Amino acid sequence: MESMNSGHEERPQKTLRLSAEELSKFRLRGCTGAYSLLDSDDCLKIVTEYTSQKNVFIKVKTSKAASAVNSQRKYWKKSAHAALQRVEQVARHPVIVEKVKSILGEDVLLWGSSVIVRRPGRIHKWHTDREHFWWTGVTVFVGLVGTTPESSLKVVPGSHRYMRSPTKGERIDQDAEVLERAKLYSVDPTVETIGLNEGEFFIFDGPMWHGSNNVSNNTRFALLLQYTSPDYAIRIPLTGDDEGASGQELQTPENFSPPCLLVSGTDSFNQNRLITGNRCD
Ligand SMILES: O=C(O)CCC(=O)C(=O)O
Ligand SMILES: [Fe+2]
Repeated sequence: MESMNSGHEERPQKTLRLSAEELSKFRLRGCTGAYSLLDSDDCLKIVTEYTSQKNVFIKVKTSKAASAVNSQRKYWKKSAHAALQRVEQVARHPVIVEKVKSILGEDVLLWGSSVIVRRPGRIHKWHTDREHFWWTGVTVFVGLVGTTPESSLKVVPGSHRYMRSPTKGERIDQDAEVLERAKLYSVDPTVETIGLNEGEFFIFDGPMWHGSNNVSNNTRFALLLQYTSPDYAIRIPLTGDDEGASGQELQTPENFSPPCLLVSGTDSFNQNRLITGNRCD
């Protein structure tokens, strides 16, 4: 295991990059991994930090709510890196960042992060994260407490290249249904459950179709880290989950810049709110 405390600065960074083979597999399939990162103590500490502060994260559904976020010292729901020190630490971890750089290039912005809680029996419908109607990027899924192949994420390999949502506004829970939809865009699509365990991560292309069904007996926690390039202007969607599937109806609050972390390189575009040192100014 790559412990968070393992003095990673001394490691030659080059070896942390994706190999040419991994990169071409990522381009073709839309995902790569699993890679080891955290030990179970690290995972537990992140979950504990999140649990003690989870009330500061709110779903921003109106412009008014967005303007209240900063004044009330709250955070929009994908701001775990701004509120939780351990999340910022993982988001900046070279084992992750160097791999993300292999895909996105030297300049890398973390625009969103969230701790996801899935109770036994909980289905997370098939979807594409709707921010990817606005910009491309990659998502790093880090398995925390309770992550096993029975509770992990499912993907449709290759679906990042469809550049379409799996739904047309309706809810799709079943694998058979999502496969029917995928057949519109590719021959013989498959659903794959990523065989992830606690402390491991995998990387997927942002527009990839994904969902989950926790068929284990335990609550599963995971950390989602979402990265892009600083040349995109980050905004947050006000719309509900299935709205904006065509990319046209998405609404965003005015005068609200989500807190982002520059985890590598430089930002010469100056169009996003960068935070440093785990503070939301
Ligand atoms: O962890 C999961 O079950 C899915 C989370 C997810 O895809 C999301 O929050 O967008
Ligand atoms: Fe998602």
